[in-house]
Amino acid sequence: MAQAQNVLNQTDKKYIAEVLEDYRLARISRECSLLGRREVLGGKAKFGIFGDGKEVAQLAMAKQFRNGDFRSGYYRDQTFMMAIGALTVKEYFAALYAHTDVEKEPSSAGRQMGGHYSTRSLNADGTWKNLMQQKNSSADISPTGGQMPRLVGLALASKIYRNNKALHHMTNFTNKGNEVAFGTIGDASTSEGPFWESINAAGVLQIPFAISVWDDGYGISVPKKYQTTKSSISEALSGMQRTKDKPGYEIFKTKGWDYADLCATYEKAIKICREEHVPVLIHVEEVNQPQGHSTSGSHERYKSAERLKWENEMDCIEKFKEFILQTEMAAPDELNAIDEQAKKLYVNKKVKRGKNLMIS
Ligand SMILES: Cc1ncc(C[n+]2csc(CCOP(=O)(O)OP(=O)(O)O)c2C)c(N)n1
Ligand SMILES: [Mg+2]
Repeated sequence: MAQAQNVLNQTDKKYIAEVLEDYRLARISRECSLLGRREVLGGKAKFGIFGDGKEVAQLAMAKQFRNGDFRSGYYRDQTFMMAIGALTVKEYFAALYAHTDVEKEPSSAGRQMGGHYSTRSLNADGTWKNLMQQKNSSADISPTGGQMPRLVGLALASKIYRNNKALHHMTNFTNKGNEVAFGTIGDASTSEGPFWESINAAGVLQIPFAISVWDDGYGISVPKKYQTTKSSISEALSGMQRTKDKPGYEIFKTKGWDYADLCATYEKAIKICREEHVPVLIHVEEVNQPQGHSTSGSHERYKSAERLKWENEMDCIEKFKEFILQTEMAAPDELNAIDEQAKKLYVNKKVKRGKNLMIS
């Protein structure tokens, strides 16, 4: 290990630092989910729905998200929001407790359930912020699938900006239409009408629309064989794949626990989407949900012992840890120390959580 460190150049060192920062954030986000469930079951908050199991995929997605881009997603996206610097641990818990002070709970000042994220586009006096100097998220809504039509609108805006030179002076909103609209949706919600209508519209319009499906195989307790044709949304949509002669989608498949493949897939997908204005579908399979759907249920009641064992073995953060160890980017002690630190962070308010997660 020491020898390996000696031959590393600056680029390698930068890459390793970035990977370890991702790992640290994944752990912090997981600890938030674990504590969040305990807080609800202990009676300190009314309801909780968390992003455990989706951490690694969201870190990969966040790497491609630039200032001026927009998200339109759903309640599993806490890690992504933390990674783009739009959510702190403190804000996350303020939302869980439905804090009504907008300074403390900027997503909705406690008006929405926890897990419903957004960023602010307006200043207190009602004037527009410069959206090109921040990473943006439209406000989540609870009806699953409701994020989809909005995603079409956000992506279409980029195309209009790119094609209409008379709008290029609006530099608070666009850099000549280079912005991508990033969507997220669960596998079961792809069964809904708004999903299909939006997918079709984006294919027809050829807009920078990047939809990620977090596929954990369940919609609450219903397994995907009862929800999705061929139990695979990317197979069901394969006719949308563009060909040499006909525009359509670029469709990607990757796995929720495979950090390296996730990063490579998002890099490739978003480049096409941003540069060519081609819609992309990123089907993230083998995602899991370690704590079950929400605080209103227990997944032990509907998942088989075999499935629960698999979920445990294929936990995305454990697999991420394995990857870091196998590639010798860090020693076990270093990673264990990060794990321990993540557990302490939310109880010790004085500890700094990195530049994006500062608590005080
Ligand atoms: C239109 C609508 N129907 C039903 C619900 C209730 N509901 C909330 S989450 C959910 C399951 C969603 O599963 P999936 O899309 O796979 O996302 P996951 O929670 O598994 O990430 C359902 C049915 C809802 N919120 N909105
Ligand atoms: Mg699901």
